[in-house]
Amino acid sequence: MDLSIAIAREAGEKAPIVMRGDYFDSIRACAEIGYPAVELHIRDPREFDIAAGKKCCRDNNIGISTIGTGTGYGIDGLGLGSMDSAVRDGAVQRISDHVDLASEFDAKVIIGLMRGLLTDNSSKKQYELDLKKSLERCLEYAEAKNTPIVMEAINRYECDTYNSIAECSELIKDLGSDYLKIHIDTYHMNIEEPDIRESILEGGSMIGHCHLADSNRWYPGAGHYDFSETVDALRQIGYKGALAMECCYFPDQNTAAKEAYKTMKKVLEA
Ligand code: LER
Ligand code: MN
Repeated sequence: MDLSIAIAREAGEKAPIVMRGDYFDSIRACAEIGYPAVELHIRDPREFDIAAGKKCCRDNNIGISTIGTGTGYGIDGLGLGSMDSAVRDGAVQRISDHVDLASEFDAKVIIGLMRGLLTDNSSKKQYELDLKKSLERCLEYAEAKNTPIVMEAINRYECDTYNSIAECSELIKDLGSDYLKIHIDTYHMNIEEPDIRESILEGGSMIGHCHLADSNRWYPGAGHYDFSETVDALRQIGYKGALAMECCYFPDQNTAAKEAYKTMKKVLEA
């Protein structure tokens, strides 16, 4: 279980992205704090300079754990469950581009808001059918590129589908691909899961990625979330993925990144 931290070139004031600005400056700053990996949030992955990224990672002894894809929906409106087949095609293509980038760094690709909302389709049933067909296409590409995709359980106030670990588990069992895993997030679990420890244990080997934010979505240590319980449950299931800080950048990004690292190091070493 290695720590990681969300970085993006730019993000909204309240978006849970810690480090903002030039990617390579952020990678260097995070490596200096001690992070072994970053989570790269990027709108169009074809714009990322792979050779320069590899050099920067090598020079700073840091990796890329995961690729965050949400702006593909937030800005470009690309939803995998849309009723419009051209939008679905665009979303599958965008995820495939993310898979291409991820495969260069041994990273995983996140599907969060890129699944779209129920309101993007004519009915819940049709949304589910269209989403599954899109996911099958993404997974076929992910398998060929040996790159896992993780489906995030997002709380009901931000997304109207797959809010809990149990709902993601059902979808994954249905699709039957080893390349699709559940992505948990402490902020969402704190809202959706009746018993966080039990839910993680039930997710078991299907869990493939984890975001960390405190109860108020500030850095771990700024609220009252029980990170020891989550880490303990993840250890019990033999989780080997990343623990990526995806939290607000308050009071400022360097303080948030350092405090998050300090808190989680203590939890991991206890
Ligand atoms: C993305 O990882 C997430 O957690 C959502 O809340 C979308 O911002
Ligand atoms: Mn998240």
